[in-house]
Amino acid sequence: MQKKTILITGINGEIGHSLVEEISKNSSNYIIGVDLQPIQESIKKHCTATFVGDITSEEIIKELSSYDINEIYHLAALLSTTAEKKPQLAHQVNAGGTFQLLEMARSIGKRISQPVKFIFPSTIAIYGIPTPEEKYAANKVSEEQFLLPRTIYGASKLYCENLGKYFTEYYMQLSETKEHGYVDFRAVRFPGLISAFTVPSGGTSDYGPEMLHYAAQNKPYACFVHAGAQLPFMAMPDAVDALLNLAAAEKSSLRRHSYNVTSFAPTAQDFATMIRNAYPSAVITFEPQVKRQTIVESWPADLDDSMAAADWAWKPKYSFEKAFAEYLLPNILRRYLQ
Ligand code: AKB
Repeated sequence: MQKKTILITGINGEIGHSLVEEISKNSSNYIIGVDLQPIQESIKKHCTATFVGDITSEEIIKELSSYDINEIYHLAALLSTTAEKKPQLAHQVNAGGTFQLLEMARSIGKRISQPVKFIFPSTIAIYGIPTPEEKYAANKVSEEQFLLPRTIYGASKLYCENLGKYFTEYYMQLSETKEHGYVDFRAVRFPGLISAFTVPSGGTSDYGPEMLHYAAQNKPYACFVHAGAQLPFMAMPDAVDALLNLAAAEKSSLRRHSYNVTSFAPTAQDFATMIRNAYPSAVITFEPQVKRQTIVESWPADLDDSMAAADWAWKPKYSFEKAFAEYLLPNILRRYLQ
């Protein structure tokens, strides 16, 4: 198999953790990790080089540009709840940081005469449904519907999807061969993610994973959305598969740059019921917070991921029941016993 140099930004985060484990299974991959915080030892051991710093800083970009990078997984971002509290910073990191990295990818792609694959985790936050009635009437939302994000996080992610498309198409026209450009941008629009090994922070879909991790630690949990609130979710191994499978797909089979992916669409009450089955003494209450509830109501209740299924054979391994029985509960039990 051909050696690849792969850059992962935001490598200490939830997705980074699981992605680096998977990518490092192929020992011929060189992995370069970047994060704002010192790189955790469990991650560092998989990396050929690591950098601590801000992806918006010129020094970091200069250091990274010296590598002949073939693939970038750009995970660094402020999530929705944090971004609403710090909109300027969110714009700077989520939009500005992505622009810098795309520009870096363009210049590396030109130098190595090969497009750099830019794999981007987008989000359900790029959708903005005007009212809860319309949300529940629409149910499964497809890629071209409701593209009116209501948060700075969603707005910046949608802008970055458009930037990625621009970098791919504009530089294809300018390249010598016109067959391929210097950047090959591909994005998955993730639903809420749920991992057995990490607890998310700063997101608005965090109530699902938080409820489970609190119960496993015997801590009471006040859910910040009402019991009937519904969002699409996905278990972390499926999220990592989605990124890797989209990256590996033949370019000729892709009709779009950004694809919906999802697995199951429980209500907050469905989470509570499933968690109480596993932890009968779990104390879960519903204490909706207006701001976060309003954000959740503007996101789809479910996603139509048939385009991803048709173009690159996307299919999640975990249903809601299977995710709990085979991935979440056994691993969480081991995690909190340690
Ligand atoms: C968030 O809640 O901000 C994220 C997301 C849905 O993209 N988990």
